[in-house]
Amino acid sequence: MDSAISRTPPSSPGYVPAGSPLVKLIVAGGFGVGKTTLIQSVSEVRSLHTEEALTAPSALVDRVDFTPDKTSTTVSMDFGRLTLSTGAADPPVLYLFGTPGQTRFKQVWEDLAYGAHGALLILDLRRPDDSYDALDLVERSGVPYVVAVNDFPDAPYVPDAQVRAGLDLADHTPLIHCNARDRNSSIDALIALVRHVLDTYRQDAA
Ligand SMILES: Nc1nc2c(ncn2[C@@H]2O[C@H](COP(=O)(O)OP(=O)(O)O)[C@@H](O)[C@H]2O)c(=O)[nH]1
Ligand SMILES: [Mg+2]
Repeated sequence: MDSAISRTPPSSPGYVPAGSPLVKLIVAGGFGVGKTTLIQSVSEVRSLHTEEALTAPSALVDRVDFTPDKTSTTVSMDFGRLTLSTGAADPPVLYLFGTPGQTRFKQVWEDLAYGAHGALLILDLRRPDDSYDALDLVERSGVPYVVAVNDFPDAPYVPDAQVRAGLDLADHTPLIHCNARDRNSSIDALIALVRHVLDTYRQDAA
């Protein structure tokens, strides 16, 4: 199935064929890295977001220096759905759950991660430290994951090898780049994750 995965949408995205494999994926990362943006840009159903306005007290902990347009924060989760095109009658359907990056929502994270097949960890290279807690949660959950650098235009250039070393990534963990605002780029990131999930399950089964 994986070699044929493409981002071409199936003909009737509103309908999920009965035999379609359902894939649960977590979109994780620090505050303001682009989780909500990515899910919004790919979802074929109206994505669901539980956002709350940022308040003066929350400004002390949720820093918006790098995302001045941001006026809200995800307090519980984002949800979106994407059907991949594989040429099969029953294409896989991705159920995407965005999780709050702030450590104070750790319990929500653990509940959402239950039963997940994989996770996309989004990183903003202007402040990579903000995603460390999320990376820790992803690693501890044991799900296969891909790190996606969301390429903000004013982010510094950091060679991939240096990012991998900074995060202490295992050799088998893919590191990719994406633009969360761009639908095709975001879908490509999710396809990379699905391929990695499939590879991991195949290796575990061998
Ligand atoms: N330029 C640029 N801005 C982005 C990108 N992704 C997200 N943003 C902006 O960054 C801010 C934070 O994104 P958001 O998706 O709310 O972050 P979240 O906290 O991880 O859900 C928003 O104002 C987005 O419009 C991107 O790829 N490029
Ligand atoms: Mg959000």
